[in-house]
Amino acid sequence: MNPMQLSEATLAQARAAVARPGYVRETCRVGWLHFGLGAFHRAHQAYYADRLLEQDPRWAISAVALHSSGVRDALASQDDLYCLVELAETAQLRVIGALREILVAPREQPAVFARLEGPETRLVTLTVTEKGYCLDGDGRLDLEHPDIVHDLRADGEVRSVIGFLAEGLRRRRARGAAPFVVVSCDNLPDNGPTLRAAVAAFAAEHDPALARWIEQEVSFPRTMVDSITPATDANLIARVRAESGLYDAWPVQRERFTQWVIEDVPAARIADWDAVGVTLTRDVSVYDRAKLRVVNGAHSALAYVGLLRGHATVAEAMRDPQLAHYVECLLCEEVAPSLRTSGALDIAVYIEATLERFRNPSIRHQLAQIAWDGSKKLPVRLLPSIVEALSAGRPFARLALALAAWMRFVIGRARAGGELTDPHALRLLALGRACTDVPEQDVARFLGLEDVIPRTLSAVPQFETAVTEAYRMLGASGARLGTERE
Ligand code: CS2
Repeated sequence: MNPMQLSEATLAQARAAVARPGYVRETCRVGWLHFGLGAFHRAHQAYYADRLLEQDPRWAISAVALHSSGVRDALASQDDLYCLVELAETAQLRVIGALREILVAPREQPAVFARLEGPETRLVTLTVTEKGYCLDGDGRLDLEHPDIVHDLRADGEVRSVIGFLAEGLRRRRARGAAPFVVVSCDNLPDNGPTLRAAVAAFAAEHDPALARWIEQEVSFPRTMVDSITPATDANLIARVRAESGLYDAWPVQRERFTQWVIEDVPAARIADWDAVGVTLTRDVSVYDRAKLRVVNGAHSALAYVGLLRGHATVAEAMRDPQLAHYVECLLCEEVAPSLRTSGALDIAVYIEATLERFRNPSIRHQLAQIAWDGSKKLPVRLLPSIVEALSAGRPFARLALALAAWMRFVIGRARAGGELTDPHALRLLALGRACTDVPEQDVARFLGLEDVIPRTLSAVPQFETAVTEAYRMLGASGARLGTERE
């Protein structure tokens, strides 16, 4: 029993420095449905909703947890209030009131569909991670994915977010209601069009007319989302208790920096985004390519190389001079040439700002967290930079090293008998166990993963040689980097 748990009733007792909802929650209406109730959603989109609600009561969120009831259970006795800690030298605590309802998809399908169907729902957003899209190696809907196979059987129960969207849109269309806008907030290139194609492909299996309607009438603007959000841990819970005076069962934390760029299409102009710091722009690709390749690409490189070098967090890895030098050269020499500087974004400035964010000592961002789901992340974070470097005849040895470090990481997990958080975990662990430290053979095994590394890339001898060389170096040197001495 926590007598001073955060809730509507105790909110007034939070310490004065804690920011709280600047609106009356009871008068807010749910106009926004969100799939994927992870920390990122609660730290990012819900924060923007919280600010929108200060001027417009239509933007309260109904959030759908696709699998677990953990967050719903934790927030149930808090009236769905929770604390967001913005990490900086002096942290800012903010109680977020934007969640007005939490649904757990496996148990509450009718309620989810009622929200999807209801015309008051104008915006549907997603943070379901790369794997939640059920895509194949070419970025198209994987019709053999078990969840898609299941949902296409159409026995009434839906598992995948793709199935929810297709069925929700079908019902909307059947009622003659206007569609909602769908905004993917995951780190995928061209996330909007990719999602639209996946939902339309799903619909086409049963109803080609619905698929055409989705293609033509439903808006899926591209977006770029950015804010470093370390997982919640016991320290955060203790900190919130100490600094707010209230117990919060599941607070979230992120760096103070936050960015949301949405493609400026007419359907996206449904809220006063500008007033809350969201950028609307015609050309999101400038931002999303830079974000994926610089922030996420460097994160993944730091994660795999950093873990091999015995580091635990991003800031710790950045205090390792060789590793910091490696990642800076990776970005400036191998990634930046594939990106264009525009009026909106100066790549050199962007890289420097990113490295500064990584160095932030107030943030304990676990490398192990970033290392999750490598088979889904690397193809969008590192491989495009390699493909472009190859075709332009530019160097890519450091990018190859990051990829080789992922292979070493997988093998390490396999040999330790450990677990791997990855949709292909079983296959990867078996592959890792089969490796014998003969670089050519081990790398060839990984390059055979066609849904991770496309054949068009793995068949390029120069690529295979570079990865094999990097792999050899990592193994022989205990993850010493190129310029280091014995
Ligand atoms: C990270 C991202 O975990 C990861 O893979 O690279 O979550 C990253 O922190 C966010 O995309 C930053 O916006």
